[in-house]
Amino acid sequence: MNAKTAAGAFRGVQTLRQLIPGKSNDTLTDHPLWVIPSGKIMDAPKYGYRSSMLDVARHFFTVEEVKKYIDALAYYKFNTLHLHLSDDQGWRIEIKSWPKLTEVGGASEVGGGEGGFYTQEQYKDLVAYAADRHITIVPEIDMPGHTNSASLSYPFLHYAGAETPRVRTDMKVGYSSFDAKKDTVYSFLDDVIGEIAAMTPGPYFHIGGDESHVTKKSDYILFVEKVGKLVQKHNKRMIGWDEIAQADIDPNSVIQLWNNVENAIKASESGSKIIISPAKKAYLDMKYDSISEYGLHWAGYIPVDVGYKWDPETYVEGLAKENILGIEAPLWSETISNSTELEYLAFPRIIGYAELGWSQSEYLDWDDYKERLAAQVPYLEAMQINYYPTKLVDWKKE
Ligand code: IFG
Repeated sequence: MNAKTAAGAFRGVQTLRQLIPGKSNDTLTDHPLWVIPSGKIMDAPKYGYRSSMLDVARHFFTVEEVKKYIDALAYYKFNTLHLHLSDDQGWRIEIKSWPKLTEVGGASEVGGGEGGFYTQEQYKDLVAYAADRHITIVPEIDMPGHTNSASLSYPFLHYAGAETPRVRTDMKVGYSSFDAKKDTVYSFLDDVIGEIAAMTPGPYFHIGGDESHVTKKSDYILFVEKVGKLVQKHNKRMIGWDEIAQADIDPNSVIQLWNNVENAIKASESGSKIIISPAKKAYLDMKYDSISEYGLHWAGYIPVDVGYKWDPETYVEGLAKENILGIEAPLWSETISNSTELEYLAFPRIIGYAELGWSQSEYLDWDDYKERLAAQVPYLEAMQINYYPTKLVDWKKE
């Protein structure tokens, strides 16, 4: 096998793994033979950013559960995992200079469970585990909205016009905000971003920026611009949900499209790259249909075929391909709290997003893909990965 980089060789090994049949051929010799087709494969990914996001804030997921998801993402040649580390219901990463963020902010979760958090050692272990599989971790501290758990831990952070911080175990959004006018908020964020950046070899820091419904617009814009400078100070490249396009952001920053294509177009016109992750096509927490378990459906149902039958390259009219950084499939965890439930929502749809992120548009064809998807059963079962057995696919159970 020839590859330009170690990562390329690693992806090639995944292709080889995918060619290994579900059953060995034992007829010819006294030991099992795992016969794979011969031939020459020339391959390369379409996008350089092929990602999933796991929300570990609404419900906490253990290091082992995150590692299991990383293993599966690696098999399907993803190269990025975005960790949504903070939200109203929980703060999940230890910050040594601000210990109450996890002592207080990490002690609960949606539904009232015990929550949890990653010590810095555990975070570094996850980063290393992902790196061994050529997967980059993108840490997200969501702000100025979605910050109830931080303000609960340190009340000085709280914007007086927002709802008073308290332990939140519900699923409401849009009621919290940092105070964009306080210098102490920015010195706090300098510490937080600094500590996380120091543990993150990847180039990105995600500042969130979504659903800041109670932050005055002028304050929101001031906040995004000031936090953008802090991210640059710590030598990271800022990513934000598409609302941050309202601010004057550095063209080196990246916009993650989830809701408003105008924001994506505006940002691309000033040079920013776009991550394509529209809720109605790529949100893994959308229910498959009206009878499936787990998930929400505010953006609509996403059956397996709907999650596949679209093209990130043409999804935003007028967005040039060279302005697309890549694709991401976010998995929000309001309604899930363990690997089995995570996998029920993520599989099989995440396999389709792997193909949308890797293959050229002309190779994308649902009728062809669904046959190949049906043959994934032996792998999923060998890895003990749960999946939604959609009737849209004629699953090749052994
Ligand atoms: N929107 C919120 C998420 C989550 C999601 C659930 C974004 C960027 C709805 N923000 O998606 O926090 O609640 O589907």
